[in-house]
Amino acid sequence: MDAKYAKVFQAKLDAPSFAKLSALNNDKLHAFVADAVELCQPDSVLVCGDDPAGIALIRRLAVENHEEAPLATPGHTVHFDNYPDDQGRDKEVTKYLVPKDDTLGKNLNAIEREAGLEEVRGFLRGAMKGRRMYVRFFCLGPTGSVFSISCVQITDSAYVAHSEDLLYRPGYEQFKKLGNETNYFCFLHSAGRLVNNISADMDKKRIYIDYTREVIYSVNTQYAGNTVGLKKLALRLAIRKADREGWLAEHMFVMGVAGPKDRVTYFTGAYPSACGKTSTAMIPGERIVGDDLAYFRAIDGQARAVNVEVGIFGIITDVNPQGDPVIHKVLTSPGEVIFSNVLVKDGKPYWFGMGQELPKEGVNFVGQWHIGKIDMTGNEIPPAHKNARYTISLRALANLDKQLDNPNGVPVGGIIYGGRDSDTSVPVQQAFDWNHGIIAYGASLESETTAATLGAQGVRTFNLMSNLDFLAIPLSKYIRNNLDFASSLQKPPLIFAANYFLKGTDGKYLNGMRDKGVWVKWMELRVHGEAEAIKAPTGMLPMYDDLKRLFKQVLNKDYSREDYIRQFTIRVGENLAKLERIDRIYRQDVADTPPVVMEVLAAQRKRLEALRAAKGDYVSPLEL
Ligand code: OXD
Ligand code: MN
Repeated sequence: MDAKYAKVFQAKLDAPSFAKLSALNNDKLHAFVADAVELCQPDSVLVCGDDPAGIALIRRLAVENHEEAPLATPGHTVHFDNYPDDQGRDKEVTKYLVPKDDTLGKNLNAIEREAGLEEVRGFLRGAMKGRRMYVRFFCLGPTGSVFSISCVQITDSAYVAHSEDLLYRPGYEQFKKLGNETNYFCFLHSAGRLVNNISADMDKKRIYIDYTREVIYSVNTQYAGNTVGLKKLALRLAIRKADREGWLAEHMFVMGVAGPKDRVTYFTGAYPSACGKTSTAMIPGERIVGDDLAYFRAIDGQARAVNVEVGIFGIITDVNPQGDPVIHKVLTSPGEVIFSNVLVKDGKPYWFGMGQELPKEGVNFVGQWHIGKIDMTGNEIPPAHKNARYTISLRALANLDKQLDNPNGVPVGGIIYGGRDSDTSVPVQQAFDWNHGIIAYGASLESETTAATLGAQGVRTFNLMSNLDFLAIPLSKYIRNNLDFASSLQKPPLIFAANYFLKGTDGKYLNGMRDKGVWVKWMELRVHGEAEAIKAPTGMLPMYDDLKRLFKQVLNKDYSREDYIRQFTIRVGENLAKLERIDRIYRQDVADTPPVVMEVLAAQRKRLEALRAAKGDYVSPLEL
């Protein structure tokens, strides 16, 4: 180790931590940690390896520091974030540090690199005085695999470090094997000034991404979506790396769907946050590989995907024994669970939609809470947040697929794009081919906003591949990469669109929460050519008889022809209006849109107009 770094470390690290850092013979790493120490000025630095003792220590410190409080069930803790300003991903203050001679296009939030660095480093200066700094090593994707990306996380939050233990694979031993290589991601986080253990300086919250060095800074925030570097922050760096290296980094679940005769077919699915992604991956009877992030590579002509993570940072609202029995069991049994932004009474966590009445008083993110309590602006404070979360290891789940750690991932049979769409798309349909699916479903994805990000809810927004928030390359390049991916495949996965949120004219949902269990079975059959379909202008629709059989098989439910017609009627006007919105985006807001995007959209418009001319505005699937 260079003497100048050794000097910095000797002043702050005890002998075991120093030994762990020295064993990693990596100049870039030593420089990154030394810079963080000098900048943030912690009292001490704890370097953790992969050993259970170090991990247990972090867990204990999170409680001793009061970032987490133990609950009555053994292994359960609760953590709170600033209310109302730190309860979701903060897109406004998440920016790319862009050098003067580069541009990411006008769709991405950017700040000039030098000015941004000065600002965020200014907020980090001395931020860890009186605190301990934690240095942790993890791996994105399975270790020792073509998918693996090593990461180093520095944070002054034991809650962040603890969350990462549940969510990611240990990476210290893998880091050792890197030698002096520099191809890994670096994250530096400080919770900033705390009041009652909660980040207080919300006006100084910043999440800045220095893609030129693969370093991400996050300060004055605790919400895991802004602080756990390996989650949505790493996704941005991964999208750039994938672009350079010819693979894909996606905001997608990975799951195995059971088909006839013990067959398992793997699907991935991109849905904006809080639109059914986790609950699809958790459909009873199927197998989860991951619920949020997937890397794809073409291996021997086959599309293969891994779960980047090994845990779930999931939305707890509406998790109840009926809707999510497997997760509910984990959340109510002894074992490691971090709850965040729920209400606590007598050591028990409460959340909206848990299938039980919430107490009228307790402790939450404002401290002591009681019904009717108002905040400084006169608004009533809710007992729990709609974006309250749980953090668990996937290994606690009874339905975990055995392939989670397969270094070559799983073969992908189908890709699903889903959104929260109350009035336009049918519940499930299949694209005509790869380009149609990528363009008319993935790149045309719209969804109504939810509590997972700060800001107004229920606003219809464009969110291509549900990855827009994390894009770190120009949109047109990202679409091109998705289109091109199929050229290295012998048989590209089929592409589907799903919509669990379609409403009737009375404003009521047309489908039950569990109907998605039927849709995935239909898709599984389609992948193997074992179900017929009807050609609509927007894609291939299921046949009534197949769904009737599957509703009986999966849900033991009699599916009526009337329900089928209501759900699968093509809403021509609404579909045309959507095409117009998407067309405008690609014509006006995106530079260098690949011409095939406009061609596929135009062909879809033509098909819809022809249907309108022949059959009117609302066309039953039985008339197609
Ligand atoms: C998440 C998100 O937490 O996308 O996964 O917000
Ligand atoms: Mn997500």
